Amino acid sequence: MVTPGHDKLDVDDSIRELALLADTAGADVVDTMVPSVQRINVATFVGKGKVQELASRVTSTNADLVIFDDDLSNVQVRNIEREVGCKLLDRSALILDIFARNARTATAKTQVELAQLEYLLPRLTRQWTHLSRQKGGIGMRGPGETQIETDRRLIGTRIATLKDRLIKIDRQRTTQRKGRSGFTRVSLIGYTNAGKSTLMNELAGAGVLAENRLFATLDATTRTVELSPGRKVLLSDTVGFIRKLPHRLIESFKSTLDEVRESDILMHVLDASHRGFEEHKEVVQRTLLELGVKDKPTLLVFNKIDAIEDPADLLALKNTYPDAAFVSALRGIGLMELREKLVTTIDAGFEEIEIILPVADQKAIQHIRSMADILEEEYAWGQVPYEGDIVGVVRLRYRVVPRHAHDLAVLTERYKDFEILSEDSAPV
Ligand SMILES: Nc1nc2c(ncn2[C@@H]2O[C@H](COP(=O)(O)OP(=O)(O)OP(=O)(O)O)[C@@H](O)[C@H]2O)c(=O)[nH]1
Ligand SMILES: [Mg+2]
Repeated sequence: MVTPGHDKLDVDDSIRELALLADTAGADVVDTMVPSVQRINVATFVGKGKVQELASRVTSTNADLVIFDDDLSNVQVRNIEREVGCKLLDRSALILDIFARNARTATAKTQVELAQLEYLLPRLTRQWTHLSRQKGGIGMRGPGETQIETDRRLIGTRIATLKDRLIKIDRQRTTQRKGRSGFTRVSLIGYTNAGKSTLMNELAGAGVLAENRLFATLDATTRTVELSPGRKVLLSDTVGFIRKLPHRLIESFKSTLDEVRESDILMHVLDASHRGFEEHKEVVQRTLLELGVKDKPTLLVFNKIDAIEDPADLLALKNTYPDAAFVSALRGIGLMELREKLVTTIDAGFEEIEIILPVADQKAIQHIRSMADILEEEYAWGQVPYEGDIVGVVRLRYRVVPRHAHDLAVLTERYKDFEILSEDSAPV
């Protein structure tokens, strides 16, 4: 739909993407209409003439489903459906349907069902009974037929149950994350189909499902990756973004997206062979802001460079983004350099701290070890400030992500007056 204030090219991309979404959901696209809309019609979104044209195209192509790229109101859906005589979905409903099809883990299933029910709840009017008569088909999956026949109250109860379940999942995941808090955490983020899972498999040998379809990944997978000898990080692959991602979907995917929120470094994967990659990049950045993720050190990874036809395009891209990594996850090109750039990005985000503390405080030493990379470790004699007792001390120089520097600042403060004794005053 070309609406005022929207670029025709952007619209073409959006429509092409909608066709891909439809295809992912199992529909065959038989016809496309891109009407120019000057003013949005409250009753039918597009004007009367357009609805009639749509109706005749539906008849001539024998279509049994119409998909709108824009989100429609309940009333609009009902009115257009009545005119064209077949089922109608908007973009959000289609995306929800794909999520429902692709959800494999219990967490993803719970999150999708919640998003679907929240989408349906305000639409639970007469349309509901109308839809429940046509069983199966796109947009009908997920909550299941039993729910579709229940009333608003039951759906409300179900929503509460799902939210409860998600809170429990959340708690579990927080505990899991605490258990591995010492590692630097890196998240792969990016537009759907950019190649995040392929890259994850390449870097971690993870065996994550990677497919040429949208939203193949719906839950977070985490693996350790050794970037260089002795340098391990935790790498997470997670759900991809898309333009006009329904807000309630983002909301209900909180547990999965917490992985992104709490990581130290982001790797933003882009499909460099897609002509719309700049827009994809903006969509991803906007979605991150919506998630409350900002100012995280980010490494841009241009993927699929094998599919760029003109080498001059690649060169230009490299000039524009000198700090980015350029790879082909599929062909294993540029991965060495990617690892190096990732190390540089991580290092730039680290703080280096030095502390002298008594050897007797093993608890504190263990605490530092669990959170930081120890760079230097030296044992000596030291003096307890003000008391003058001579004790064994250890000087540690460590590197830590800002997230943990804060935790460890308490120790630095507690032992700030400890000193190493000079050679001559040390006991023999
Ligand atoms: N030509 C080419 N294709 C690639 C490359 N990397 C990934 N692909 C293909 O791109 C498609 C999507 O890859 P995925 O790894 O599933 O993408 P994703 O970002 O995880 O996608 P979602 O999980 O759906 O958000 C697959 O068909 C991959 O084979 C690459 O470097 N070059
Ligand atoms: Mg994936």
